[in-house]
Amino acid sequence: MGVMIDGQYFAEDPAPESPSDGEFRRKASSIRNWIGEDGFTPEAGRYHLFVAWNCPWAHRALLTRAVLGLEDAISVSYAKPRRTDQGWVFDANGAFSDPLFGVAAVHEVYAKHMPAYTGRITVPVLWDKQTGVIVNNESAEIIRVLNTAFGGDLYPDDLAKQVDAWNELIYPTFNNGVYRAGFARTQEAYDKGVADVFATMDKVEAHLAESRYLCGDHFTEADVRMFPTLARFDVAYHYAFKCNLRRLMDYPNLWAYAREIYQMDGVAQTVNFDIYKQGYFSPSELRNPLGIVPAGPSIDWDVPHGRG
Ligand SMILES: N[C@@H](CCC(=O)N[C@@H](CS)C(=O)NCC(=O)O)C(=O)O
Repeated sequence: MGVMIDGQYFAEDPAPESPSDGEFRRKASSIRNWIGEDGFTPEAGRYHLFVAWNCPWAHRALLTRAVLGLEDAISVSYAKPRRTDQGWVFDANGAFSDPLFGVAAVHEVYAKHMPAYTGRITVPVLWDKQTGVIVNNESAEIIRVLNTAFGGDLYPDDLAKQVDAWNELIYPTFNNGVYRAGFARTQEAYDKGVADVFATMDKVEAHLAESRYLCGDHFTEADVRMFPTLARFDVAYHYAFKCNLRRLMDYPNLWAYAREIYQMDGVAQTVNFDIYKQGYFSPSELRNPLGIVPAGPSIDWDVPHGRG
């Protein structure tokens, strides 16, 4: 995991906590401001996102931007799908360049925020062009911040408890569950991760037999948090992370629900399956030493979802 210590970037944390149980634990993000507070007012054109297409946490932010129709209000820099010893990096030109600063790596954005920054270097990053600082680097908060600041309806008061309950289940067992399976360093840790992933898929499959979205007929933040993991499931997690008890396509309700979201206005533009494969099949000593990217699977996300 990339970190910066007093402004110096390290691709691997020089003093990692090493859990003895082989389980993967994601560390907390550290910059947690809100638009609407501390002088960060909601304004079109003021904020910018640094993301990577393949990162599911960044995908939450892209998805929220799309469903709220904020594509013109919030600009984006897309890092290259494969990390280097500089972490997430950009090309000088083209689709993977940074139109805001022309930086070569995401860690340079953190250094612009604070030259002596100490902490993890992750995407997504929500940047304020006006004051020249990072507003927030925690995706769960970025999506809530965008929804609140820009008049979204993804977290309505009357559904807040239900959304919270889904989020509490989905994050550890599904969004991060696939990583707990894929990054496990012991059989036992993998077994736990993979069991959680499929228990949650089974549960959501049954729920969607009676409910259009996770919280009834209202598309909420819980659905935003479900989708990035579904979009990566068959092309990446099934094979690269050994989540292979079943495919998303084997769950009729979940697969139709995923296609319904994919077919919503603007959502397909936030998805890039080829890039997911390049990212998840990057060279990795533990998982894919030669970095060979598989050809399949071929899946048609445009098949009508048939959900009313
Ligand atoms: N809690 C963070 C996690 C973000 C995160 O872990 N992003 C990954 C990419 S999928 C990252 O940037 N990792 C870089 C690293 O750990 O070096 C969030 O949801 O915003």
